[in-house]
Amino acid sequence: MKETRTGLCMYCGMACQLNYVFENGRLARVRPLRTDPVSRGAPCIKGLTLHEVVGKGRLKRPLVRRSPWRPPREASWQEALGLLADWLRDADPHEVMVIASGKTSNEDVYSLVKLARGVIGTPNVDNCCGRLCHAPTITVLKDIYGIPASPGYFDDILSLDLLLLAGTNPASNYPVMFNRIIAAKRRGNLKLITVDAVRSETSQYSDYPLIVRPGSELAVFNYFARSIIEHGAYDDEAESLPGFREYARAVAPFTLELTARISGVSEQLLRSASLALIESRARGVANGMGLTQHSNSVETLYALYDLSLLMSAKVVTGRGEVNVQGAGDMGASPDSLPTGGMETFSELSRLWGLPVEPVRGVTMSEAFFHEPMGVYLISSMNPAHSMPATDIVARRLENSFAVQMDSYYNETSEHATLILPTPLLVERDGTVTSGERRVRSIGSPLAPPPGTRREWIIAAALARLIGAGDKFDYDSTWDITREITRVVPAYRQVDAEKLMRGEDQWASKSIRWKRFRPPVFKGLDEARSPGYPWILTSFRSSHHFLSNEATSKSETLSKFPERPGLYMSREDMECLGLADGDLVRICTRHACKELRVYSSHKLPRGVLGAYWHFREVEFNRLVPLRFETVTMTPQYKNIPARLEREGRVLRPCEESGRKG
Ligand SMILES: Nc1nc2c(c(=O)[nH]1)N[C@H]1C(S)=C(S)[C@@H](COP(=O)(O)OP(=O)(O)OC[C@H]3O[C@@H](n4cnc5c(=O)[nH]c(N)nc54)[C@H](O)[C@@H]3O)O[C@H]1N2
Ligand SMILES: Nc1nc2c(c(=O)[nH]1)N[C@H]1C(S)=C(S)[C@@H](COP(=O)(O)OP(=O)(O)OC[C@H]3O[C@@H](n4cnc5c(=O)[nH]c(N)nc54)[C@H](O)[C@@H]3O)O[C@H]1N2
Ligand code: SF4
Ligand SMILES: [Mo]
Repeated sequence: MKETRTGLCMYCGMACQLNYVFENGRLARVRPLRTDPVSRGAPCIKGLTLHEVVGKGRLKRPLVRRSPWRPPREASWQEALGLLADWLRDADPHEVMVIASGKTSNEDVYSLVKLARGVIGTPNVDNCCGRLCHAPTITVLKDIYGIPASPGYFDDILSLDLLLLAGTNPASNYPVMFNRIIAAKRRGNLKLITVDAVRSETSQYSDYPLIVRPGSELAVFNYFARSIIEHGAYDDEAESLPGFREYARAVAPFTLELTARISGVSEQLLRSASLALIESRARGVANGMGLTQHSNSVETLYALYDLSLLMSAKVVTGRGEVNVQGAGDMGASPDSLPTGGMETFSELSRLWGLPVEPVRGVTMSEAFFHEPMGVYLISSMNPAHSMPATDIVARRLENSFAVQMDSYYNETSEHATLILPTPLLVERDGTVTSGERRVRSIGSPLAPPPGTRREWIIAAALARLIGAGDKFDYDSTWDITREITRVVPAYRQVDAEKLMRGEDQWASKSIRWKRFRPPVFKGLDEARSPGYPWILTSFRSSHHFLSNEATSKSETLSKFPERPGLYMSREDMECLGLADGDLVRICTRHACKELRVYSSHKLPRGVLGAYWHFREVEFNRLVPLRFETVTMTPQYKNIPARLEREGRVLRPCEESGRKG
């Protein structure tokens, strides 16, 4: 007996629809869905190998750990939730941190936000992918365009003649977006400018592959803007926008010579890229982690999005996890509410029938590193792998009542007090909002494993135990969807009934204003120093997803050759007399670690890189506590590092010109 069900993929923010093929009741294959407007019938290999992943190594019973050094024991749901409710009742609300996830549905995130702000009474609510990846992008888009999302559509790419991709690698990370780039190139019109610190799968297709000194991107964008203004290659509208004069003044000092010196890119390449921009008519812009995960990222992003405004460019930035856009929209952020800014608190309070304080909470970065909490309630996130300084994260989890809601036993589970098994995204109904604010029904292609409970069910049970159960009186996930369309302004235009029938909807894409905010150049965010002469950065593989819990379970994906080690340029390897597989010791200002080193054509001289997915690499144990100060997004890129081998310090050859 064969049956096919349609449902979403659970990985990236493109949110493709797939065909799940069952044979005799068992998921046998995942196939493309030809009619899906997002994948256009060509999803990527991660989606197509989901059948190798979903059933394996799952948590099925709640686990309770009595002391940090003991293994956890199984518990009933009643015991687990009773214990948690007791802790929540006794805790100072401001010492509770709730972390929602972009790997769950809008309805699950919304319920956790309602539980946090309305029932527990804590403003400390955040979401994993939002904080650690695109919080700086959203801050800047809100300021410049008045919208906390990408105003463009992925299909806009098809009609561009120039696309500026800065610190993002869609060929690996958003494959179906990249398919649009290739389609537009095949038609012959699209030129690509990439601005990266390493060569990526995407930059190989670039017409102008700029490899910049990490953290120097602001200078490049300002130079482009200066050239465009000099040539008058912008729409008249730009001149009439607020801040134009100040912007023109701010970019004026970025001459070709100065920019080449700051960025390390040749004058010739900079000039030809800027000419391409000047000559193009339909321009687009997107950025990724190569820009956001720096301590100076907000200023750099002002430079990029001011440039987008000047060029009347379409903004087509992809958004990380499958539902990270939705998680932010649902108010899983310490400085906003589901109804909007803090000033909307009384409206939210009225709609919920629950007290809501107009208080800004702390981000999860602050909650782990600056203002430790008594209780952490963590949904589908693995902070002991994905946050910086993971040794400190582990200690925080051990010294608190740390509750993890997750599908797998991962590094965070090693330190959690309570582990609650949840279904994967593809085992849920309800909705997600993709990177272009397309709201889609998940379609529940698979049934949740017995013993698991999703976040909204957990939130409702806790609310009942704490005494606000009537406010969580939902019969189904779709009751919450309907509530969302009443409460969240950007979703008022969304029709929950149409979503239920599987029709896509759009959350608001309206640009509310356009204004320049001149960027301030404060120098590189981190520079090499004699003690730390290398730059270390992290990037992603197209075959692994985040901390690799799910993707490592696929036989097909595991066959690809990415290695859990440290990558270095061939030139540096040769010059230092290193061979593939040699052990080296890498130290940052936070920690040291022994790793095997491999040569890679991706890395320029003096830069080291690693896939941070792999558990063995423990990349984030090396990442020091350095954050962008407005958004508290960690600096995972551009980390000064020292390299040693057998007690000898190895220096990049470009610096010393001789063997270490
Ligand atoms: N060095 C370095 N660190 C980084 C980054 C970087 O570029 N470099 N990037 C940062 C970014 S952008 C992000 S978003 C964070 C992510 O960091 P996390 O949000 O911690 O992501 P995961 O590591 O996938 O951990 C989440 C857990 O979700 C669980 N899970 C539950 N349901 C699902 C599901 O339906 N699908 C999947 N795939 N997993 C599920 C899995 O058990 C997994 O262990 O990491 C950040 N950390
Ligand atoms: N296969 C796969 N797909 C994914 C994910 C995954 O883990 N695996 N994760 C999803 C998530 S949560 C996110 S947020 C997105 C992230 O997707 P991207 O935004 O593309 O993030 P990264 O791959 O971390 O970094 C992108 C590129 O930035 C460049 N880079 C590195 N350091 C620097 C720097 O200092 N300056 C500049 N200019 N460039 C630099 C490198 O070329 C790198 O390839 O991908 C999503 N899609
Ligand atoms: S990982 Fe992203 S691009 Fe690949 S199938 Fe899933 S949603 Fe589509
Ligand atoms: Mo992310």
